Amino acid sequence: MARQQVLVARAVFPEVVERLRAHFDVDDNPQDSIFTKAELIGRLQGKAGAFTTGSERIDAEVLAACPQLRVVANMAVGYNNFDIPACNAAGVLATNTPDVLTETTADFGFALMMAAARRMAESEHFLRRGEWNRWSFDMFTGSDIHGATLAILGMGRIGQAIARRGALGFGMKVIYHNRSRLAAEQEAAVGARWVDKATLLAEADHLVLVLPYSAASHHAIGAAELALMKPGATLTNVARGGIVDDAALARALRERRIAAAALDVFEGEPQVHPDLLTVPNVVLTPHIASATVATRRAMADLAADNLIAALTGGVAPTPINAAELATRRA
Ligand code: 8YV
Repeated sequence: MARQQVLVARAVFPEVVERLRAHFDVDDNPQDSIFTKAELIGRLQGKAGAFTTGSERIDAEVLAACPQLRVVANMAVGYNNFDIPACNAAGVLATNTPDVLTETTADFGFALMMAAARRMAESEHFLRRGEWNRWSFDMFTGSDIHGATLAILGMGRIGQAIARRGALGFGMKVIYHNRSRLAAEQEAAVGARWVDKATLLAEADHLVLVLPYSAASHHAIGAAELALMKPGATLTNVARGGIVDDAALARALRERRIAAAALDVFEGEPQVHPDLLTVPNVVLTPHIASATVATRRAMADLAADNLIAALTGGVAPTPINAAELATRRA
């Protein structure tokens, strides 16, 4: 029987590509070019599976043009690049990589929050410009982390891991807002209390965004929400671009309506809103919250595990829409 074909859409660890080659004919992309939609459709012809990242959009048009496709395995926990209803309609299994990046991403979110609160990037730029010529009592004074109110919007695995760091490690008061409230014992385990969104914004000393991106969360933080925050507050986003209205945030930062922000994700990335590049009180990083060697390898291995299991008669370990597909088949 002919071997099944799969596409590895972006460059990834060679060892992981080799694992896939043990099972499939693999078309990979070691040059790491970003495919246009037409190129993606072209490369997917005859492929039963695709190993994707956030840069490949799998939508109804791609699915209609690639009828052999059965599995799309995203090397990411977020999957807003997948149109899940379209995958369901096409009978395509979609998978993601939860859990393996939770602690790494929480570490980075916490680090960014601290960098914003303590003005690390802004003060480093000042030093590099050669402007540091004396000590002064109020030079780069920021705000404390310990004992402050940590406000988390979204309370999935990563939100809970950030809450634990704040409550247990730094003695922070932790509040959160999420559509679904945690069970009382989960709230106790992470030391967090549910509040409505307006209260979250008003009470936050440090607001951290960790909610998935969808039409419902588009610009969840815009001018109106920023106006509810304290002038000394910080905002950190390690979730997705598009959750924050970047132009409104840049204005609020420039006018010091909030003290500082730290962003790992941007609407339209890798483009960054030009206004964010010129305000001093924002820390900017290029979508690297999950980027440790060990975690990226674990993510790649889990995406490969999903692809191999799903195409060789096994059970994919971390499916997104397996239940929905099973219901449709029944
Ligand atoms: C990925 C991420 O690096 O997992 C996610 O949702 O945002 C990052 O960890 C990125 O999406 C590339 O696939």
